[in-house]
Amino acid sequence: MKDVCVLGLGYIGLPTASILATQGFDVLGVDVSDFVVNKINSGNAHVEEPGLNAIVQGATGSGKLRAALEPEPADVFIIAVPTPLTEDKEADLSHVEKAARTLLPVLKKGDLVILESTVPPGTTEDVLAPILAESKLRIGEELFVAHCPERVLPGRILKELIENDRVIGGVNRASTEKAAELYRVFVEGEIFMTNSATAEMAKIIENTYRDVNIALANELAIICEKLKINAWEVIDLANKHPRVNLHSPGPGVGGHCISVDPWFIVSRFREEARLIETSRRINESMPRHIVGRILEITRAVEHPKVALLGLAYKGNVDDTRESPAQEIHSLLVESGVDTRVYDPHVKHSEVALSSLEDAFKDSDCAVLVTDHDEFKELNPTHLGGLMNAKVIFDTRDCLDPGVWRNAGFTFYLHGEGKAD
Ligand code: SAJ
Repeated sequence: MKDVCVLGLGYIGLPTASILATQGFDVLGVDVSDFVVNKINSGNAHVEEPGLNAIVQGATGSGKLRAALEPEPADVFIIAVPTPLTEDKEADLSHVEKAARTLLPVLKKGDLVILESTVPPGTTEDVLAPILAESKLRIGEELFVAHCPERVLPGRILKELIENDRVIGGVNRASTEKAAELYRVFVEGEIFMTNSATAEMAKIIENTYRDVNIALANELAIICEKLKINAWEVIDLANKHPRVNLHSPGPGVGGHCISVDPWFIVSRFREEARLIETSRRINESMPRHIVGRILEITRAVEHPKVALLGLAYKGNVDDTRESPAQEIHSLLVESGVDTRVYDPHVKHSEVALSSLEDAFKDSDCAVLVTDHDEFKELNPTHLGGLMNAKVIFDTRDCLDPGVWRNAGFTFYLHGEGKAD
């Protein structure tokens, strides 16, 4: 295998294409966006990910990585296009279907097509393979087809693409073996081989497991608020048990994975996936719960001003996709609250961003919604001096209550019912 064509140059496709190029493959990266293609051919990455720009520069500089709008003949085709949700929470497979159809004119006997996008169980076999069969190549004998999901954590993508174990599921054994041959070149983790539906479900249940456990932590937080005890202390103590791993409560679940993947099961197995759907509903209700507490905290103020700390969906990333902070912002604005947002990581967003001082100035309450490391270093004395009322509400157990109380703040914590 010498030539690889990667379709979809986003958070997964571009790092994958770049790593393969540095391993000596001739890689063609294909994307539907002119901007993305031109940016990469100029040696730059269009997504913010540590180390990615340098590796793209090297791969394009050496001529091993090139970007284009259309695929060309290759030995291996990797499809890494988005699989978002439709309005009614079904998997939108249109990008996968479109990408597969662009391959039909360039496929030849012996080629391998790998689907890396996260998809509902059965997609590789029942959606992708039939489209590829229109090439008249016999699937599994003349054209090999497999699913290999990724499980990298944004912010550590390049490291995890190489170090994490991989699960590879082919439409038949020969396809699985052929795909394993490719990943063995650059993956240092273990390669586990199975069938395509098992590989698809393994990926989805990883994120569903997380979503269900986050929902459990959030339900516990709401109950502890009523009990006037601290959920974080409960979780910390319960996790002393060698076989307990309670997750963390929060203002909601964001990102384009955990908030999406569970729906791929629910949409196909609504009767059976009751715990999974209920967990999704609990996590989706958290922004409204947080806003309810903010309105309660500021109830004595006629026209409250609130400073939101964070817009990204989780700490130390710039990604605002599905961010609970965004929903909290719009719910507050709908409730007539003058809301300012400060986020040191987010550069572009539909929501207007303020400086730290402007967000705090004359505010009646500051709410930490994203656990960026920078927020642990905030200066309560300086910021308190800008505020109308020294009140802070921490939804992530990110701040030291003692430090803020010593600076004269009333300190509220998600998952703890009492104020001081
Ligand atoms: N969150 C909580 N409580 C927790 C953990 C997370 O409220 O205890 C929130 C976060 O703040 C965030 C959301 O959930 O809003 C998702 O965060 P995450 O840390 O689960 O991370 P993602 O979505 O960036 O990445 C996940 C990871 N999957 C797992 O950890 C099982 C990553 O390994 C996957 O590769 C990624 O989804 C993916 O691409 O599927």
